[in-house]
Amino acid sequence: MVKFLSFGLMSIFFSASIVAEEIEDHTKMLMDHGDGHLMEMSGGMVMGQNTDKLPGGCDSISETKEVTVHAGHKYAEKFPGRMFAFDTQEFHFKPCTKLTIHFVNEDKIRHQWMMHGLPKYMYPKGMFHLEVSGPAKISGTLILPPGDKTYLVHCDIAQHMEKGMKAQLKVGDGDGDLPSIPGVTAPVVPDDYNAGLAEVFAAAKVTEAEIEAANVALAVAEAAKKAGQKAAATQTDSFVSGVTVIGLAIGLIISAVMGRKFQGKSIAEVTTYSFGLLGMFIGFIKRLVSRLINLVFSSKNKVLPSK
Ligand SMILES: [Cu+2]
Repeated sequence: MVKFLSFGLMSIFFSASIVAEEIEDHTKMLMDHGDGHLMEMSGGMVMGQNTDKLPGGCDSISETKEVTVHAGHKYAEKFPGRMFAFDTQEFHFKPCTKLTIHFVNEDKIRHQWMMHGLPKYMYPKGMFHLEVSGPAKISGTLILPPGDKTYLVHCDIAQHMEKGMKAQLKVGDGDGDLPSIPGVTAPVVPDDYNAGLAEVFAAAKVTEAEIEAANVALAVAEAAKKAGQKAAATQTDSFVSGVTVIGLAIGLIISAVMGRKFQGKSIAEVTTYSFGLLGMFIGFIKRLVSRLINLVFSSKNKVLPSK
């Protein structure tokens, strides 16, 4: 009985230690580099920190507010097609509010809280910016400007905004809504989840035979590429070079498309068409060569400045 009890306790202890995600507060590790720029050694940072300077038009601080914003993949789960999100998509504050943001990044990657459009005389590049590699927390303070304005807040790590990490912060009544805020405003380019692959191919007028041919071509190219890599490892000038493989794949795909184009056409028609293409190709090469010659001769005619 004692054995069972201790086993139970041990399993609870270990599962708890696995489930609990440790969120470290990096704010206390920040070093002040001046001009509101604070950094810590693992790359966490605050830019545009302003705890005491009043923006023009603010006679005093109207309110002191603190918000905690969570960022992470799990907050995007309720938005179809999105990958990252903040836990809140819209914020409202009075003009001249002294605002402290506690930014909690729950992912094991880097995220930012980046606010744009602030007065540039006060905030470098008009930005207030918190950034930290997670899971970690970082806090920063700014004083919001006067007037009604909507500010963009996003994560600027490549594709994170496009994948959902975007919000708007309205000071006063704001001045409108920004597009593509998950759950708040309509996306600029809506994703279509209704069409299956068959519909997409039908719209593109691609037949199943062509898809099959392209797949076979790809498989051949992949196999040849692998063989080529193996050969290249042992001998430097392999017969199956990367260019050969790409040429083979393109050739197979083009022949599949051409096959359809020439369906029901006579040999004479096909020949005429092919010669037309060949003519265009030769014309293109001729123009390219003449341009190259011009380039070489014109550079020779350049007069060097005399010493
Ligand atoms: Cu991010």
